[in-house]
Amino acid sequence: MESVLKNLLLVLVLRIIVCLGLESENISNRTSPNHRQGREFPFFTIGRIANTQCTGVNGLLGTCQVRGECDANGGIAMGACSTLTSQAVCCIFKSTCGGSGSNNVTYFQNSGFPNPYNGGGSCTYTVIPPDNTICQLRIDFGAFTVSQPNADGLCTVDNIQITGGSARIPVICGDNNGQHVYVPFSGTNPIQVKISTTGSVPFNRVWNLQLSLIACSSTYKAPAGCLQYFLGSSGSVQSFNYGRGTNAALNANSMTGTRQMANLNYGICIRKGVGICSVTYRVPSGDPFSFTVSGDVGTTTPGSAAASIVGNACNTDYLIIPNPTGVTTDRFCGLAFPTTTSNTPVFVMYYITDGSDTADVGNRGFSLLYATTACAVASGK
Ligand SMILES: *[C@@H]1O[C@H](CO)[C@@H](O)[C@H](O)[C@H]1NC(C)=O
Ligand SMILES: *[C@@H]1O[C@H](CO)[C@@H](O)[C@H](O)[C@H]1NC(C)=O
Ligand SMILES: *[C@@H]1O[C@H](CO)[C@@H](O)[C@H](O)[C@H]1NC(C)=O
Ligand SMILES: [Ca+2]
Repeated sequence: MESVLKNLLLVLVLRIIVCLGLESENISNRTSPNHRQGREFPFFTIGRIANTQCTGVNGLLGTCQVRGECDANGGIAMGACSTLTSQAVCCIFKSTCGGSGSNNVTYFQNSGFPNPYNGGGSCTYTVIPPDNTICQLRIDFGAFTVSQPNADGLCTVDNIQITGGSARIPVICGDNNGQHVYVPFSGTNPIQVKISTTGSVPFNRVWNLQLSLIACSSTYKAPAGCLQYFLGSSGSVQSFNYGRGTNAALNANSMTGTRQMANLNYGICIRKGVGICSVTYRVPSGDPFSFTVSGDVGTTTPGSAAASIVGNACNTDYLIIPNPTGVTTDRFCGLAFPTTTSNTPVFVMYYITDGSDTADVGNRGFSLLYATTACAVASGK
């Protein structure tokens, strides 16, 4: 009996020693500059380096970290980020196929970037939100060039698919440098960014996607329903794969295909600053194809006033600008666009396309300029 008690006591004492051992190991890991748990601590206290955002010497966005921490986290040190110690480096996170992480910012690049990738297969990066204070993923297409869609605007050769969020993100392809999308997280579920390419079709594919985490409390958070959110008081908005060249693919009638993506239905929002009342959209000068959304560019001269179609006649591919001022319709299609002003509470346009462009010839989508206007002083709004 006595020996049983003794044994129990021994086991207990051993347990305590083991527990203390583990605890001190964890603590020592956390205070070591080489630990891999930096994300748990927004402020890495060794040397008092705040983990703020920085710009590396290569112009990419990173996080200011102690050199050893950056190494341990798999980052790349790109110059100094503190005048206090040379140990503080601007830590850039880059990743290619199969990667995953929670770093703000991460660059997801094709293998060999900036050289193109000419092969096939699929390449996925998984974004894991660190916690539920992060609401959206913003993806900036620093570079995204893959094959053109087929003549109907379907991305049958190459494409990017973004899944795991709480909104359906359209499948896109072609030339999309400078475009961006916002993807709402579904709780703390990861979002997969998957680029699929067809190796049997030779093409110089290039991508460099900047993945940023947007806090729920951020003023940069896009309003619900906005796939794109433009923050400037003026700027330009283009449909995905808008470009000046034609798509070489021919449609079922052996006519020039479209550059417009098929099966779209998304919102494009413009930030409404304080004291701003309206937004005006118009075509830029010098590009007759800047609004070629439905119709045949061979039989109707794009850009001419007569080429504009509005209202219910727009029922395949069209833009909706809710409640525009001075006109009785909110639908715009055809091959020209009338300058349009809207003063709704949220500045939004919706872009809708169907699954075919066989009836249309040589469309490219749209490229519009927008400008916001301050409220009239006397309006008292
Ligand atoms: C130490 O880390 C281990 C393994 O990660 C974990 O199971 C344990 O709960 C941690 N202990 C403390 C005191 O944090
Ligand atoms: C602490 O670091 C040691 C050695 O690097 C490692 O074996 C151990 O798993 C780490 N513990 C934790 C909790 O990370
Ligand atoms: C992540 O980086 C972006 C880009 O600089 C920034 O706007 C955003 O606020 C950052 N997110 C968090 C959660 O810090
Ligand atoms: Ca169509």
